[in-house]
Amino acid sequence: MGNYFQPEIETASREQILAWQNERLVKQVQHVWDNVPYYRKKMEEKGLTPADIQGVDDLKKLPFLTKDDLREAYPYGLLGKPLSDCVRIQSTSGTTGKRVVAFYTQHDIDLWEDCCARAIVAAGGTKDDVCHVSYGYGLFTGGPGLNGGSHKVGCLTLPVSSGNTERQLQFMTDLGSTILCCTPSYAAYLAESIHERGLRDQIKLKAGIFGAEAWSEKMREDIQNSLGIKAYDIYGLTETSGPGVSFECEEQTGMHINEDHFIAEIIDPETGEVLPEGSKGELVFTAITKEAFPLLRYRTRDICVLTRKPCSCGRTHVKMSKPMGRSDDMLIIKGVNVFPSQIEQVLLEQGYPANYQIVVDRVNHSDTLEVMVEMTPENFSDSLAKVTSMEKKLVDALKAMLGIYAKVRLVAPKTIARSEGKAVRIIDKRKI
Ligand code: DLL
Repeated sequence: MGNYFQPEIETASREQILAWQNERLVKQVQHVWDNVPYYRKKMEEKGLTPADIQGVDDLKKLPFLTKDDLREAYPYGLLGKPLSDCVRIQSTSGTTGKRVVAFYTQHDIDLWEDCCARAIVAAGGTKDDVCHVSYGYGLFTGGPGLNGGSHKVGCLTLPVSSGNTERQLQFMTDLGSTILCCTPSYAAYLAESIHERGLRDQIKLKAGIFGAEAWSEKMREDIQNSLGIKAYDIYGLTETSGPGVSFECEEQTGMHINEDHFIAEIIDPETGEVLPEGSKGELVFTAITKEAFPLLRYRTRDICVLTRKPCSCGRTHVKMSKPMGRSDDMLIIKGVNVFPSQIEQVLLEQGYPANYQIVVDRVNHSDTLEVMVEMTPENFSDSLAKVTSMEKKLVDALKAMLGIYAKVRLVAPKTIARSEGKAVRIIDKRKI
């Protein structure tokens, strides 16, 4: 049987979980109706009032919320509490126009940290552990979420944040980190660095809590073998607070969704129809305890499967598979959300034609991004030095827009294959 942070909740009966969900959903719909005019209008357009939602069975009547709604309502349009009651914002890695800003009351933070604490305890964490948090801190939810969860468990928390590998390794060896929290690609990179420096015998890691981007079972196996740890998946998104919406237990066969805080549905991304358990489709979340950013039926765009097969850990909360892809064109590269339209905007602003191709790959467990773009016929005759400086300018502009490095390759006019249908702009070679 597993280790629990809140056993009475994590192993509650299905009936008990449903009872909580029914009660909290009714309350939450009323809260949103009273305080979020943007969503109230959406309900009114469907002829709904809070009285139409008596429990989980009525959830399907409610309108969806999408990232477009978040953009339209940016920044305050979906707030459920006065700003004076909010104590924090966090944000996605997207840039202007794509940024999602989420708000939190102190109560929201408290519940979010409980969710992260559950994940840490499920990975074997106790107050005797040294929890090394290498997710980014700041606007990104990874660092703050796991940091808060680690405090709740009572671990010695190392808020190392991402980057600066030497410092990571020094803390890890000097202070005896036992649990590593970071993206799986960063874990793979750290593992490689540990081996290169011959430090394998000096690290005490026993578990890793890795998420924020897709990773394969093969990658799990490699990291586990290389570091001698058990690697656990964790999922979440800024819109639903951050990491900890779901997490893996010792069975490592999917992530338990914290159903006392979130109601999960799987829908057909084309029709919006709710699909039966076991179907593959888009994951939709309704947050039933969040005060400041109470999203109802939020479409995550992540494609998953849900299962209620009993789990050997004893947890009763539904499990989601690893996300198997997305129903929009968002790419997650090195944990950063990248929309192809952002790249196109930079290219057009810099005077390039819209003939480009984005190639994403994974080399040694680390994502790479290459942007191939055709030169204009005028530029094509320029000297090599001029072309190199144009490439450099584009690298800088892309870095400023995306926040990550993209290799740029300027190619001759008409080199990139034209398509008769939709242009093939993205080649994602990562085998997930
Ligand atoms: O990535 C929150 C997070 C931080 C999760 C740390 C886990 C650990 P966003 O930046 O808003 O939030 O990105 C959310 O990332 O819709 C998924 O597409 C993807 N994602 C998150 N976790 C996983 C995972 C954070 N375990 C988007 N596996 C989500 C695959 C994941 N994809």
